[in-house]
Amino acid sequence: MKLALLLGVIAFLLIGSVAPAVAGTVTVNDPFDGPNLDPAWTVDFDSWGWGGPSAGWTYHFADGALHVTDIADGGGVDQWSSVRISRTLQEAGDFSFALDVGWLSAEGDSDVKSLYFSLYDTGNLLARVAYGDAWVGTTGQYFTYDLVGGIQYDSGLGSLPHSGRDTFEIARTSGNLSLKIGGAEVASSLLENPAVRLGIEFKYYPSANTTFDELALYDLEGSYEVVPLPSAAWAGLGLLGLLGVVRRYRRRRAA
Ligand SMILES: [Ca+2]
Ligand SMILES: [Ca+2]
Repeated sequence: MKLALLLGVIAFLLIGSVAPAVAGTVTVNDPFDGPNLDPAWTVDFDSWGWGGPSAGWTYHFADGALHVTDIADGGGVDQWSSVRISRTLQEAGDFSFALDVGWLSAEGDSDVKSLYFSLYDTGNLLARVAYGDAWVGTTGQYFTYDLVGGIQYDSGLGSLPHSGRDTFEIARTSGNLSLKIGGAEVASSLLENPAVRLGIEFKYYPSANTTFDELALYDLEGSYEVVPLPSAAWAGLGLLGLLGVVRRYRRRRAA
């Protein structure tokens, strides 16, 4: 047997048998107690396809929470300015994440701002639990979104007080996605895409008659199961490697 072919066979056996199925539970916690933002978070000012970026944000840590007190206008005319903190997940199958959030609109109804708790796969927004105040003349509302069901839950325009605090939960068990607010399930769907990013987005609509007082994060707790690639998939990868070696070997002989 020629050396290249022999190496290919060895590679096939090795890759086929050593499936790096690092299955297990990964915890994702952040008490937001400061004094700095946990470096596990990536901060970006993109628009993610909606509204515009922002030019920066102002926040501080106090009383065991991250307080966002300003989101700078990104320069766009009449559009939302956005800030996102996010962290990558290894391909997550079952998971449970709970985010304790708060908001304050000290000036009254004029605040126009949003706080989203979101989960993404590589190309899609999979699920979102949100606080949103989109109008100058009213207070905010809750809503949820998921890739399968869309906006399944909306608490109604002006349904929330000027200040409040609640827990947003995004969980999945055996493909059954469950979205909860304050411990009560408000939406669910069958959603099996692996989740790869957890994001928290802050938005503000800057204009002459809007204000932004405060959005806060008190605590994030959660965990997820890493999705292992089936061992058959790894055996397949090994087989592809072997075929590649054989093809190269044949080409060399034909030349
Ligand atoms: Ca805290
Ligand atoms: Ca408002």
